[in-house]
Amino acid sequence: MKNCEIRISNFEVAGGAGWCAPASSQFEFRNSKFETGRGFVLIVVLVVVSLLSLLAVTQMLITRSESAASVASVGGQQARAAAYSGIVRAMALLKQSPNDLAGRSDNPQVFQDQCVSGSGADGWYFSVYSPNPDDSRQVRYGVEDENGKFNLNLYALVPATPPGMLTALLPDRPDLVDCLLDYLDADSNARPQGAEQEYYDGLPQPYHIKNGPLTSVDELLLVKGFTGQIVYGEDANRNGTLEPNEDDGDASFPPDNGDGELDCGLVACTTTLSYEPNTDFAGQGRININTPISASDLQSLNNDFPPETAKFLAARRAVNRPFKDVSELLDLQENLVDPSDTNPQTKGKPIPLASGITASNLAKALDRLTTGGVKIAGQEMLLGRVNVNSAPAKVLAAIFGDAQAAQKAIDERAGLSADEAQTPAWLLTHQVMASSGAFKVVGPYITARSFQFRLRSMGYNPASGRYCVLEAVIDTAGPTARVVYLRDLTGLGVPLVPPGREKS
Ligand SMILES: [Ca+2]
Ligand SMILES: [Ca+2]
Ligand SMILES: [Ca+2]
Ligand SMILES: [Ca+2]
Repeated sequence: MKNCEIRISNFEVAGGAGWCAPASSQFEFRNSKFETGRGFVLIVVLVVVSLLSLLAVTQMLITRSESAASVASVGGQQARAAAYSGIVRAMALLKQSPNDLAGRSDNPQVFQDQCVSGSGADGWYFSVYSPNPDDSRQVRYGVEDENGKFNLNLYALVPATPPGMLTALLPDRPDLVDCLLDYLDADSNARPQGAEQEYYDGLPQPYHIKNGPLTSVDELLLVKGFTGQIVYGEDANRNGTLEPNEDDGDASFPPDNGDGELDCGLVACTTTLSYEPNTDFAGQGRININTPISASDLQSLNNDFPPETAKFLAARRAVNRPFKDVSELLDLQENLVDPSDTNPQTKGKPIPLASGITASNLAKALDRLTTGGVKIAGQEMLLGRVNVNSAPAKVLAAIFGDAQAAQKAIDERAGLSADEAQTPAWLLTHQVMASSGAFKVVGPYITARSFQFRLRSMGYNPASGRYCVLEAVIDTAGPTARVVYLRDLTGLGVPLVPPGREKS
């Protein structure tokens, strides 16, 4: 613009050096008729100073929030590390004392408020806990036996598994039973109330169904009809204890039946992670009764069992009718050709042969013999058997098909000797199973050992209130214990009241 002049003269700023011009600086903008004086300069300086102040304050706030985030992050990581310490403690204990049921399931001395660093309110601690089946109001400090639960993957891996076991765990919900069986089985033929891929293709967000084993029980939420209430029950915050909102009916979330007891849903009685090495109690390989027996195994067989057992097994192998489970040998007698028979009167003819396995040596048979397993990581394993020494009544009732027998089992197992507890044979010798026939029905689905354990571990610091909750499943079947499931439950709130703090 012509004839326009702006003249700024005698521009002075105290201190002069640095970001501003020196005191003697003179700026001249010519070609303008507009001329400003000292007032305008002051406004400009104030604006600049204000802007710079704002920048400084913003920078300070950013620095402070970064500092706070850093402290929070460090605290969060420390809480997580403390929670991990609980998992590692459990792994060590489970490997050291694999048969110490009381020591692993209810052991506050090892699992409650254990200090991992520091001391007093400033220290970092962990508590390892599980739902208490005898008291909904408080947890127990220890791990939960995953082998005491019913393995849903049996329906994917052993299609002959009776659906009645699942029906017992989902009473009055044949729709859920059908949908889950369809989700697990390999075929695409929908059951009457079930759903195969076609249904899931029609969802707003379609997804592929497994048609095979589930990775975790949480995956049930992907199956048609299954809700959080069915999978996790009334325990909305997953802490294993009953909160007021979990016992007030529909007054507040979650919906519950207000009966003063905590229903923990299917996660309390089902699993996808249970298996065991196919070895005897001493860790030795078992004798497979369906395959030819080596000379050393034959000697071992004859040491442990009467002579007719080896003869019976050889005769049975000759007719090529493999056993599905060792329990089939119990009180078994069949007309078979004895291949070792040299009597001209009977040679080559079927004669009554007995297995030699009775209630008195059933425990030995269950421990030493096998019908084979599946290979996992190079080791032969048995899948999904329920540990009758630790299973809750609901699971035993589903397996036995008999709630009274389940309760009798729970009453009897409290008084078992260590030797009796090594195999499920006590179900017969303690008359939980009324007959050999009844024992044989459940035989393929039971065990007396556990190798996978679920736990929740809370790492915390009383002074800051910072905490972290991890849920894990530990697998001890291999040479070293390992974590096969890990989930962060911190977002569900404080599960336990740490010493000196109120639960929020
Ligand atoms: Ca299917
Ligand atoms: Ca709860
Ligand atoms: Ca409620
Ligand atoms: Ca309830």
